[in-house]
Amino acid sequence: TSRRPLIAGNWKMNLNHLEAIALVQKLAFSLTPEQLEKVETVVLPPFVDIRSVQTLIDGDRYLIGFGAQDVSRHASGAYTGEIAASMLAKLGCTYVTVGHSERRQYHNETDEVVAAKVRAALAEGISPILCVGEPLEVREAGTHVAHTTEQLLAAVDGLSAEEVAKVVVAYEPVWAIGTGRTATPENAQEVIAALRAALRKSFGDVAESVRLLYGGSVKGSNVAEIMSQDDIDGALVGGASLNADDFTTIVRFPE
Ligand code: G2H
Repeated sequence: TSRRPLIAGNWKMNLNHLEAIALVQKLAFSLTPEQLEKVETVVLPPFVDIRSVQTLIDGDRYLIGFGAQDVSRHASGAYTGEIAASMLAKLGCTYVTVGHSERRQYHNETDEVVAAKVRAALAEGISPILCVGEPLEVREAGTHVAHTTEQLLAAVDGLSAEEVAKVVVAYEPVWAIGTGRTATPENAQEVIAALRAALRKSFGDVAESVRLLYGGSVKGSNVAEIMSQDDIDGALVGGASLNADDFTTIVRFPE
């Protein structure tokens, strides 16, 4: 496909500030410009580390991208503790994860909140990495395709084709997150192809350029097989993004 692969490291709520700096430095020195050209590589640190990451990446190794793990649905105002998309944009963030299952589960993020966050990010020129995925019960009931398609369409409803082109979708089956249990590449391809078909139905040809990622226990040993699936354009990596060697191995999957 002509879609450029994207590997995004979701650090979640891990690492102290010095560890975060050390990790980015190691990545910047171990990944070559050629590797980063071939595979778009992004880190998603906790908010407090973003400025340092930006400073380190802004030097000669600016080819690594960075973003945040969440964003406020509001543009500005009396929302104590929240971070606005405009603030992230000013820091140079180009991506933000929206609707991660951990936020849906522990922070009551509904499809409506997720949709508002997608819009807030796009309004500031930030690409949302929109996460969808089914819990175990839904997978066992066999309704995972309908479930994830509904989550996707609820989040992108009403967007223009031009806006949809900037959205990245991450399919993360909840039962495969941090559990060591990975969806088979075929399981993931089935759902991701269905998500692309749903985008095509609503938005037309732009669906061919939207990147769809898989997430859930991706590691160096399974990334190549996952990436070999037709509709899978990249990975959202949690645990294995916290170690420079592991993450570098993942980014180097084409080799
Ligand atoms: C899924 C993934 C990254 P992990 O949440 O978003 O985490 O790779 O640890 O399963």
